[in-house]
Amino acid sequence: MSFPPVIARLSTQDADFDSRLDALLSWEGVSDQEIAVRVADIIAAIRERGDAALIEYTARFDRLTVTRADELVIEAARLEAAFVSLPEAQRAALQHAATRVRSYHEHQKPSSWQYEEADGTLLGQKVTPIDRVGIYVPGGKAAYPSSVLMNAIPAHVAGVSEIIMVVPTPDGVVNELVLAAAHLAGVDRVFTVGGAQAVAALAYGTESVPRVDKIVGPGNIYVATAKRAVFGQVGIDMIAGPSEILVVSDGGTDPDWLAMDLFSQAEHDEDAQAILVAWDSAHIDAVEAAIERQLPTMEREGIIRESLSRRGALVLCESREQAVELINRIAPEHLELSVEAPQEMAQSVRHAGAIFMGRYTAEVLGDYCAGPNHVLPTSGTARFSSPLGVYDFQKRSSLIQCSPEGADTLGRTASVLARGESLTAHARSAENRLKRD
Ligand code: HSO
Ligand code: ZN
Repeated sequence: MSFPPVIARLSTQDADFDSRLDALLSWEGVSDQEIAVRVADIIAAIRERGDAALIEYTARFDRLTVTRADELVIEAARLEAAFVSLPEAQRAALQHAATRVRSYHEHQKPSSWQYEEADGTLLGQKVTPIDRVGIYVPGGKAAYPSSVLMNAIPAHVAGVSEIIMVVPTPDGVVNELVLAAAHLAGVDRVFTVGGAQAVAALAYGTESVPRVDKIVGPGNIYVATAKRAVFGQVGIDMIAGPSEILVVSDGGTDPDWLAMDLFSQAEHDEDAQAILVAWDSAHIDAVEAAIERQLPTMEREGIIRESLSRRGALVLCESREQAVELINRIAPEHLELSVEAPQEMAQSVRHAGAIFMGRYTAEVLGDYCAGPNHVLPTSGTARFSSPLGVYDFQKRSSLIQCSPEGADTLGRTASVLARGESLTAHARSAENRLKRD
């Protein structure tokens, strides 16, 4: 009796390699017309009826019934209490993670700058934080305290004055670790609401939920659809796809370790993607055997099996160089370079959300506590976008201050260009400031 393999094996020498790889990589961010209509109704109701609608939806979708909106608020003191009452090991681990994530993001802080042109004109750029940010935290099985840290700490480091968090609490059950993480990360206030109604409340404000300037954080299809719909009214972060890992191995890492690294992202959900690339086929055999041996021991065996069979692959390539080509083509969210001289290889990597270098650098350390952000571009978007960072919570203003000399030299140029565009007021505004002789 033969079982279907847990994970596909591909070789770059197969005639159909390109099309098979493309099929594995393709991921359509679901856009469902029916959901878009329902979300639009929810947003309209929140805009029209504010807290009353928020209370109704929360009762209907989360089975959390309150009579007054202020029962949906968790204040800072309660967040601190959650932190203080955690078991010691959890408190220390959260604290360690928060410290590392904060110091990494401190390094990201950009500075304002200014310089002087020869004509005495001062030019520059001033960086200012966004005033108020809303962080969406999913409830249920994907309620990750680590994601609270990763979303809120860069906002706090950026100097955002008020960080509002929303988290659904189905049946009124709150996650103490999530509240504790919110305390550590500098969240000011939490509302126990979720779904499209929470996104709408943050975007437009209600009597009790303050209107924010930007909404970040992951969520289900309703949350993603709502974020798309309110974009423009507020800023949003990326719309994240399922988690992905690409492991490149030169054959020198324990196959059991590599199999578990693949499992670590596969266990997130059935659509997650775990791919291994290597140029030694005996090594790929060993990783495949390690997968098969360890899979039945996993608590999330079902999810991992589904993810590996739907979207996973063990890819045999011809060389280190060809592995680099594959990396840049895949543009993975997480890249693990489990090779000798990883720094050298990393120099040729152009597209990856985060690069984990060397046999000891398990990707999961980045998920929790190494320091860099775990909110990363997925589905090939690392070709044009970056990890969530301090820069996502700031904006820039241009600065210009002309000297009389600068007004003269620039004014002559501006006047000619303005007349070329037939904009006379523009031309005369510049000409008013020309030197008269
Ligand atoms: N790997 C996920 C983040 C995460 N992992 C949270 C565990 N908890 C997306 O980068
Ligand atoms: Zn993870």
